[in-house]
Amino acid sequence: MDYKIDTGLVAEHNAKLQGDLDADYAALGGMLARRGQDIEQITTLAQTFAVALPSWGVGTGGTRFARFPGLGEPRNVQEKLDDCAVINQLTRATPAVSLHFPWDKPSDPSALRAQAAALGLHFDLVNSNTFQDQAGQAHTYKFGSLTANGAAAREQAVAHNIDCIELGRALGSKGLTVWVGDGANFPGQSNLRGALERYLDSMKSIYKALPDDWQVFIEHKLFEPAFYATTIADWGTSFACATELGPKAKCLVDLGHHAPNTNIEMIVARLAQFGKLGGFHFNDSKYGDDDLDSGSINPFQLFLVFNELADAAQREGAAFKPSYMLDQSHNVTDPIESLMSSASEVQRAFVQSALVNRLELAAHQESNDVLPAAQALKRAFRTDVSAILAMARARSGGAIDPVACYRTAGYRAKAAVARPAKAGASGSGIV
Ligand code: PSV
Ligand code: MN
Ligand code: MN
Repeated sequence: MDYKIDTGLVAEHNAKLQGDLDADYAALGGMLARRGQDIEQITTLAQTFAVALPSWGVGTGGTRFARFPGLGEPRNVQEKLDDCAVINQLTRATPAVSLHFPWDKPSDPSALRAQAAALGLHFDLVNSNTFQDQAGQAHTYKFGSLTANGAAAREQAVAHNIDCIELGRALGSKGLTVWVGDGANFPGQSNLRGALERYLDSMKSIYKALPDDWQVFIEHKLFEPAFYATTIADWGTSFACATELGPKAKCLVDLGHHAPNTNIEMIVARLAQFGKLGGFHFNDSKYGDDDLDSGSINPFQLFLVFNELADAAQREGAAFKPSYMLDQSHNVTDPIESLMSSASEVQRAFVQSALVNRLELAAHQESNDVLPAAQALKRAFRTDVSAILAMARARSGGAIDPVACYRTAGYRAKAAVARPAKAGASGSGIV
C-alpha cells in the first residue's frame, strides 16, 4: 500500500499511547461487562464502520462571503486522493471517496482508479453538478437545470448526469447523487407544480441510463440558493419522486438540509420503513446548511439518527445498507483534521447506538414506562466510547490519536512545499 505517512512513525505514536489506552479500555470493558455487554464484540463492530469522504471536503471551503485558502491545498483530484488516503490511513474508517463532477473530472479514469486502489481507496457514489455554470457550457442554469423552462438547459443537465454515470462506471462507483439548487426566489417566478413535473421528466431520463447494479439518490434541501421555493425541498418531495422513479431511486438525507429543530431521526425512521433510505451526508449545523464538522454542535441528534439505524438494521438484517458520507466545508480548520474528527464522531454515534439495550428499551416502551425508556438511550449516549474507537483504529492499523499523529508527521507542512498555492482551486464549498 502506498501509505502517505511513514508506518514506522504511526507505530511509534501508537507505542507511546498504548499503555494508557489499554488501561482505559480495561476500565471501560469492566463497566460494560457489568451491564452485560462485551467490549470485544463492540470493538469488532466498530472496526466494520466506514464513512465515505467528499473529495471537495479536503479543500478549504469557505462561505459565500469569503474563502481563506489553506496551505498545501490539493490542486487536483490526484492530490485530493492523496489527502483522503492520509485520513483513511490514520482513522481506518474512510476507505471510499465520493467525487463531484466536473470539479473532479479525471482525464484518465482508469489511471485514477489505479491510483485509488494503490492508496487503499475506492469510489463511493458520484455527484453531479448543475448548480453552477461551467466555462463554455451552451445553456445557463441561472433559472434552473433539471427543472428549467427551456428544454435545451434541461437536456444539457440530463446529459451531464448521464456523463457522470459513465465516468462513475469507469471508476467502479455504484451510484449517483443528484442535488439541484433549482427553485424560485419570488412567488410567481415559477409554477411550483410545473417545476416538479419537469424535474421528474428529467430524472426519468437519468434513471433510464442507470446500469442494473446502480442506484440514484435524490438529495433534498430546504432552501439555498433558492430562497422562496426549492423544488426538492423536503423528504416528502424526495420520497414521492423516488417512488415515482422506481426501485433504484432512493432518498439521501443531508443532516444540514432541514429547518432548525426538525426531527431528522424520525425522517430516517420513515424512509427506512418504506425502503427508500439511500444514504446520508453527515455534518452538523446550528442554523442552516452550515456544513460544520459532524458531532460538533448536536452529537445527541447524531446518536438518535444512529439509534434509528440500529433499529432498522435489527428489523431488516444485512439487506439494510444505507450509504454513509461526510459533507462538510472548512473555513477555519485544517480539512484533513476536521474530516478525521468527523469520521470518528460518526463512528462514535454508531458505537454508542450499539450500546442501547434494545430489549430493555422495547420493554419500557411496551409498558409505557417513559423515564427509563429515555434513560436507556441517555445511558448509551453518555458512555464515553473513546477507548473503543482508539482500540479499533489501532487494531486495524490506524493511529490511536489521528490528529496528534498527523501533526507529528508534518504532512501539511510538506504539502505546502510540494503544492504551491494555485489561484481558484476547484471544489468550492460555497454551496
Ligand atoms: C448542497 O448543499 C450539498 O449538500 C450537496 O450535497 C452538494 O453536492 C454539496 O453540498 C456540494 O458542496
Ligand atoms: Mn450534501
Ligand atoms: Mn449542503
